Amino acid sequence: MLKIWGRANSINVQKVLWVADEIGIPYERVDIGGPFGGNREPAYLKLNPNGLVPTIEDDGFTLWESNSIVRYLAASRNSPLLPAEPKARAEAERWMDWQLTSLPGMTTLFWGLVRTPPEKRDPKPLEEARVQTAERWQIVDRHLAARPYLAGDSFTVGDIPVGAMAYRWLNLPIERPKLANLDAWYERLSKRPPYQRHVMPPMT
Ligand SMILES: N[C@@H](CCC(=O)N[C@@H](CS)C(=O)NCC(=O)O)C(=O)O
Repeated sequence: MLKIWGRANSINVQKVLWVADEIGIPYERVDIGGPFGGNREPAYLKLNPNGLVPTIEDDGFTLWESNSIVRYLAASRNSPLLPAEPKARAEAERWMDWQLTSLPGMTTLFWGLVRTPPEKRDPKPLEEARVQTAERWQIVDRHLAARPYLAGDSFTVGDIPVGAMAYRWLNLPIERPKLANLDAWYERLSKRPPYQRHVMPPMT
């Protein structure tokens, strides 16, 4: 059975749980990282030298990096979530790479507003991150004006990393520009039970 190491409130673990549930892959999850610890233990570092979550083991194959895991799970199960046609696949994968590189402010906002007590928050970097991140979400919003999902007409792996971030962006206690296409896409994602189960629980 697929084994997933990682605490369920990690966004990177959530992506993996979400895609596994979309495809219908049974899995066993082990709590590790954050308050559970264990991720700096030698046994875990042998699986993932970064000491981060998630990591998976599938039929003797070990893999880390959440977006690579999402791609691998879809590819190994021949799931249409990873389109076979190269251009369609690139459309989906491009958004996975974009999520990793273009939303650095989301980490500042999440840690500042969810994992830092109000009296210890530094408002300046939070405001800078909010302004920059709002601009980045406008890129997604404009793209979604012409298509229901990031890679086109259907839901793909391209929606997973950005979709996991969108939940946080749209539910953090911050001022946001009204982005109708982003909201409509989020509504579509919110109807998917795996998104509800793994991404939409309260942020902790
Ligand atoms: N690029 C990596 C980042 C992994 C990462 O930063 N994981 C965080 C949780 S979201 C982590 O392991 N933090 C240490 C901990 O949970 O103790 C990926 O996408 O898998």
